[in-house]
Amino acid sequence: MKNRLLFLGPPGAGKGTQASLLCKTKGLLHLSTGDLLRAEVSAGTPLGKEAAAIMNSGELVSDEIVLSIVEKRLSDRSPGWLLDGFPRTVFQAQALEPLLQKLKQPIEVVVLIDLKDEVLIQRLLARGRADDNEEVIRHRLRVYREKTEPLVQHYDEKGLIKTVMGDGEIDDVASRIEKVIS
Ligand code: B4P
Repeated sequence: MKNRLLFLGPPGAGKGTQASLLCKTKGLLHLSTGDLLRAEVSAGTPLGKEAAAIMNSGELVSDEIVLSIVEKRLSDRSPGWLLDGFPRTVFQAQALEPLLQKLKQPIEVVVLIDLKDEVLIQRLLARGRADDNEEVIRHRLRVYREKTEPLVQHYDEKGLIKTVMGDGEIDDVASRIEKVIS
């Protein structure tokens, strides 16, 4: 099985849900920039204060903040990792490359979890997090198409993309993912 993975997909596709399950069963380091940013917000750190308003508006937090969070956590001691929700811009992807080269740990597979907008919106409305109201969700989808979706081509050119549909039961999606990473 591949053990250096990246999960890509629109907000609400289930990246976090699937990443948590897989990391638990496979013992991978789960690096979720969304979770790490929310932890900074809860702890009331200066970084969290700066990030909170941006996240609640549906925009992306600055590349600089996100990279500082990730850099601290990637190390050559980990037997494997799963990047969940990072990189989210081509700039972040380009900044990640030299870090991974230094660690001699290239990405082995990029799993694109895809789902129709209507289903994404319904799921996020049901989740009800601070950044989950309809106006903000629609804005996040536009930001995804504009800033994150170009990463699909970026990683496809490297032959790394495997697409999995994110509809259906959580376990069904997990089985689809298992197939493409084994
Ligand atoms: P994230 O925390 O990454 O979250 P997300 O994209 O909204 O959701 P995800 O796809 O993980 O969906 P989930 O499993 O929770 O981002 C939040 C914000 O953080 C961003 O908008 C941005 O501001 C900031 N941010 C994060 N990373 C950044 C970066 N690299 N650069 C800049 N800014 C960054 O699933 C959604 C819901 O669906 C859940 O309620 C779940 O229970 C449900 N669900 C999942 N699978 C299901 C299934 N199969 N059936 C039914 N429901 C399901």
